[in-house]
Amino acid sequence: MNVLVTGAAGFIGSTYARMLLGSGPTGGPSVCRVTVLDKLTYAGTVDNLDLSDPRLRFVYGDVCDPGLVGTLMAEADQVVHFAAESHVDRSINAAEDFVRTNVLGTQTLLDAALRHRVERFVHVSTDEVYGSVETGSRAEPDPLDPNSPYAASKAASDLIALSYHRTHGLDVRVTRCTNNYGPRQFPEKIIPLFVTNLLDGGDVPLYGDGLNRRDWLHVEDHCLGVDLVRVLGRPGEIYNISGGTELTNTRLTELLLDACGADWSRVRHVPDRKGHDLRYSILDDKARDELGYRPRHDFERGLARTVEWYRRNREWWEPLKRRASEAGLSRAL
Ligand code: NAD
Ligand code: TDX
Repeated sequence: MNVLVTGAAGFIGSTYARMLLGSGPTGGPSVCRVTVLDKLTYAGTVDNLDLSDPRLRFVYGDVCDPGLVGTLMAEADQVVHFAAESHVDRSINAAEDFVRTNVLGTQTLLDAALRHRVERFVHVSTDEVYGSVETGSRAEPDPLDPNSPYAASKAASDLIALSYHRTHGLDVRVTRCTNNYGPRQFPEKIIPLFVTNLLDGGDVPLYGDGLNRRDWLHVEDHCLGVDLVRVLGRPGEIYNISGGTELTNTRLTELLLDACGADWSRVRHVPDRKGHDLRYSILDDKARDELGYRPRHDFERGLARTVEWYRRNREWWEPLKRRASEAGLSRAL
């Protein structure tokens, strides 16, 4: 079987590709071949992939390119679609790439999947599509209410993916997960940004009052959930995937300071993100009951191991951070 994995030079997709070619995220039979399609934006690097593995084919290209996508789709049995512009702050600064890649790119893939009769298409969405959840938690049938341009572009692609099932009968499955953490996350998201700044002796920018809350999910648990959906899920269905550890940003910052041997003098209180969602929270009973999904990583141990990974792999993140900073890509890097 050939699985086309888009965006697998990035954080989550590369973890997924590695797991697919390893013992298999679900412990089931591993797939025969993985084709990666990735544009290598600032967030993607081939260093995340084992290019020496003959079962892995890397194709440099854009999910918005219908010619290339059609060629790859003709050879694919199944698709797992991770490719996206993924950082909320960037979408606030400039939304065009988000609409292009996340919306048009997803539609381009779906069209080709339909034309070439691909047997299964897993679309990786996010809990941000439900919007800020002040109290309680959202389940799959709840309405979408995205706030940032990133979240809105993901909500659009999520709905377009489902429309290809409802209209054309394409076997589309959608996952909506919480905030991922783990090795190889680009140092713009809060955990790797704070860890690498602290390891470099710098300070960390905490937005607003620090009381915004997120649920944390180890990237390998997310990939396990995605693969359970690919293998055992049902066509046309949506599955929430959560990690089960909800923290304020202040509490998370405390844990990161501790792990890096630093104190609160290193925290810089900076103006809040525009339209900053207070809280995300989802129920993942459906994935648990139907697919047997259970996160395997304990948060504190997973976080300690993640910090250790950044400590030991400076050669991975230093060039990325340098390039991003030279290109003026983030206010915080
Ligand atoms: P990432 O930014 O680390 O990686 C994205 C990858 O997509 C990169 O390798 C990039 O080069 C590639 N890409 C971007 N535009 C492309 C294009 N036009 N054509 C081909 N490739 C392109 O992102 P991530 O954190 O690994 O997220 C993966 C997916 O998971 C995204 O769809 C994201 O919305 C979703 N998600 C992420 C999180 C999280 O916490 N990181 C949470 C929920 C959902
Ligand atoms: O420098 C920072 N300071 C800070 O206080 C950064 C980068 C973030 N924050 C806050 C904002 C959020 O409340 O930390 C929280 C987490 O921020 P991000 O790491 O940017 O993640 P978030 O905005 O929650 O979105 C993430 O989870 C859902 C991913 O980036 C998305 O791709 C995913 O869909």
